[in-house]
Amino acid sequence: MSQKNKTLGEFIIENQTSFKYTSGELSRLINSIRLAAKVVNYEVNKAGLVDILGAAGDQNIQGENQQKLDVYANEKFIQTLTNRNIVCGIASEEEDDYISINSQDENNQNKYVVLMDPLDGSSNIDVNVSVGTIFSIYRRVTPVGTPVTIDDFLQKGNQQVAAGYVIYGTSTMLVYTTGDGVNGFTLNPAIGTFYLSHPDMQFPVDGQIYSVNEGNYIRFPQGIKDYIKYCQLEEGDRPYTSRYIGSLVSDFHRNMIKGGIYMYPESSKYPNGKLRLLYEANPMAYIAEQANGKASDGFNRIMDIQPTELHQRVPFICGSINMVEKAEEFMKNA
Ligand code: AHM
Ligand code: MG
Repeated sequence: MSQKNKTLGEFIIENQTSFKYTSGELSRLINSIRLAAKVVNYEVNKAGLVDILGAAGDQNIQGENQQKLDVYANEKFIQTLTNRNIVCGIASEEEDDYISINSQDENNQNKYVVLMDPLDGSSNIDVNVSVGTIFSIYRRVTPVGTPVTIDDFLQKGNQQVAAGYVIYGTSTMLVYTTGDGVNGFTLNPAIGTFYLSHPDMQFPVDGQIYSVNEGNYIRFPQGIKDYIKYCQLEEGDRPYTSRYIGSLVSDFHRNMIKGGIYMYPESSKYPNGKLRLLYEANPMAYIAEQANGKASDGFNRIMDIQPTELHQRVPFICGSINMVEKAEEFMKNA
């Protein structure tokens, strides 16, 4: 069958045996994420129609409690993963603490934990700009059959077994890696099926787009200021183009296709950056590296950082390898 006609379901089955661990559990887990993504996509796409945008706690015309879409997405992903009895624990940007899931089996035999940002960039929903879901999957480190502990979640990014994102954009895509390259699937909304549309995605080695909230320029470290000035210099293929959606998944996705760099550095407002190591930086870093890109905190590889708390923030510089290395050079020399 031509690669292009392949559905995500077929792709998962075909690639099941290439996973490091072949119990089928990881395949079922990705399948569940696919399902939850479709449910959330349905709500995101009709957001303007059904007045679901009200603040959480408001009531709609039927007297039902309205939910904000980020709360809705959080619930749907947790429900889907919990009901299918596939994971032993979930941590979410929307939850204060991790959730331990009791298997319906006598012993909880599930081996995987999922960490996620159910609806990243949700401030963009009200203005009809693309948002995304980010997920990251690890094998638990504590013994199977016991409740999960914080240690199962505070693993370095280099221990991820899979990571991906869903982008609810002009079309809805699911992009993920299990450590064997990055593949992108586009949803055909008429029949609710994801098709392999972007096989083996790769960051161009170089790019000409830089994505950063320049409104914070004055608060950035000197190295980032210097790098931004470098991007704006008229020399060679520069000045680069500035593109910032303010929705990590969308900025990352565009940069992976066209070549570019995304930066959310530390600043006087966010001394450790704004993005979360476990829910945003690590999964995007894994996808970037699998697509021949790079992710750094300015000095170190993101995926080598030892997390110490669930909601830890980290400066994040990610994209085409030559651009990230150039930014690191400026950080080092500042
Ligand atoms: P969120 O998890 O609260 O949605 O914040 C993450 C988002 C990213 O998607 C985006 O790149 C960044 O925050 C934008 O922040 P800012 O508006 O400060 O530039
Ligand atoms: Mg987020």
